[in-house]
Amino acid sequence: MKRTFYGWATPNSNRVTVMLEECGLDYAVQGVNIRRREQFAPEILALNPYGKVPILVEDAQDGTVPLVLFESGAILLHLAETQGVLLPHEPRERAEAMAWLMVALTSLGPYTGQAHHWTELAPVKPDAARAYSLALVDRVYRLLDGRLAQAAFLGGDAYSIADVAAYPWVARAGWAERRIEDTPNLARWFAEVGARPAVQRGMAQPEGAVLA
Ligand SMILES: N[C@@H](CCC(=O)N[C@@H](CS)C(=O)NCC(=O)O)C(=O)O
Repeated sequence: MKRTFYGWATPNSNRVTVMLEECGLDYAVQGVNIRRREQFAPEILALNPYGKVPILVEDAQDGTVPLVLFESGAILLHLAETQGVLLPHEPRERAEAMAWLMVALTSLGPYTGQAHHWTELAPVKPDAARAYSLALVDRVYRLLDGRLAQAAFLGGDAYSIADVAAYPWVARAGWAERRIEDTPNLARWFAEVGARPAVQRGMAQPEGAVLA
């Protein structure tokens, strides 16, 4: 199986590189510099019509049609299911891990991304937009901190794809003008997850890429 990851030094991209490293899989890296708008190149749009990264292509090289996947959550679930890792099998534990995976996919990531826009990227930064976006991030950080006061990991007792989905976004807490140490349970979790060698390798991909 030949796997090719397409992405850049972005949190959604790093979800996938961390997961590939956690699974111990070999993969080729194709850098797509979103600041240079390379995500809109015809060959990338042919893989993901949404014009976004990450993308993972799995080519069995046996004549079957390659699997082309976009959406970081779909890629994490696919790898967890096909590799049999980082997602509990027992239905109740699995449902709980899924709920926290959804929080990372639908709240933590999008809200932090929006906050980054209103605190840094937007040419004008209306106070109301800035305050609103920061309040949404604050609410989700308080949620995560409370959860991690009760459980070792976001999904429960075991490290799972809920943690993989959340970690690269918490690593960009500064985009929402947050200090991780202000939420002590989240800080404990962040240090523990960040000490995993697979996480460190995944977060360093694509090698040399900078989100300038
Ligand atoms: N829901 C998508 C979001 C993907 C996404 O927004 N990717 C960003 C980088 S983290 C991107 O490609 N931005 C460039 C653009 O939107 O044109 C996912 O989780 O994969």
